[in-house]
Amino acid sequence: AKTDDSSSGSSGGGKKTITLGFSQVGSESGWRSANTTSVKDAAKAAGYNLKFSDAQQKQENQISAIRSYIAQKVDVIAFSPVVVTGWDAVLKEAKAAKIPVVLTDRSVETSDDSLYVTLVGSDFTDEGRRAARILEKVLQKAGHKGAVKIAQLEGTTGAAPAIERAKGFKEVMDAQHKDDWKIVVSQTGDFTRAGGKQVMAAFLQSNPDVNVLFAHNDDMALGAIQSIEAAGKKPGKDILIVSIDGVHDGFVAMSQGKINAIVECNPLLGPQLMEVVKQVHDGQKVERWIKTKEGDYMQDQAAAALPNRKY
Ligand code: GZL
Repeated sequence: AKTDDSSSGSSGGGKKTITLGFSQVGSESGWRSANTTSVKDAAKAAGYNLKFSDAQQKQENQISAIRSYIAQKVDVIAFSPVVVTGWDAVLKEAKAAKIPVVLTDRSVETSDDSLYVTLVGSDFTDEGRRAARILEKVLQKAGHKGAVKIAQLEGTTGAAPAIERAKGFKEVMDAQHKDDWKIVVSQTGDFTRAGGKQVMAAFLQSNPDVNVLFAHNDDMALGAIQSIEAAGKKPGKDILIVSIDGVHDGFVAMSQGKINAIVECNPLLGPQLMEVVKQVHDGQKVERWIKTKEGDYMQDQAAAALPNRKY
């Protein structure tokens, strides 16, 4: 794991500078890079001493980073857990050290609610529902006739966004499209472009009649587009594509007609996180889940939205 300690000078006014230990998932996607920038910029703006580590998508690296923050006696620990399970032990150590923990972006499953104070992040189940609902609009707009055969590129196995996006999508599919939609193939691409490209190539071999791709993030959709084109098919036409995140390159692909719709998942959580860190440090009560605001975009909105995109 790479760590850097970007101390941000004095906090002014003689108050003790808050030291925040942050363990980031990795740098697997455009979303993650934007999220990292947001956290670092917001910590600097807040005058906090930020200790930051990149776990390269490995849970053991996150656990050792959190342990090092406990040893350094930071004021608050924040992290985006790469997967939902396996955190109780290290979170109990943070609790024993009386260091409050704030989750950002992804959630954890835990037996003891007192092990973290709050989650600052999106509602991934709702993102899954939104993806299914916007797929209805995409199919209508494309004048699609006949069976809807869906390939699903799942996020990192065991990660909250992967579990919950699949669940939300399936909820709408089961309720509204039991007899005309079918997920014919589904596999993880680990949220990366390389993963999306590789798995989509395999999908096209095993299920050449797929006519829709639901990708849990833009990076996997962008990788998949390369494989779809290599197979001589038109992404956005022969295979309709709905993805989640709304990163810059996703919007570019949408403006080129290669992605049909994007459900936004906002990575710019930095300012909200720093606000919560202050409240938690001051012992104030905070909501258990601080949800991020985000929208949905159809292809014909992409060009106009592009210049104003912040990530
Ligand atoms: C979602 C975040 C996911 C993004 C992916 O909040 O955890 O992880 O959707 C990223 O792009 O890799």
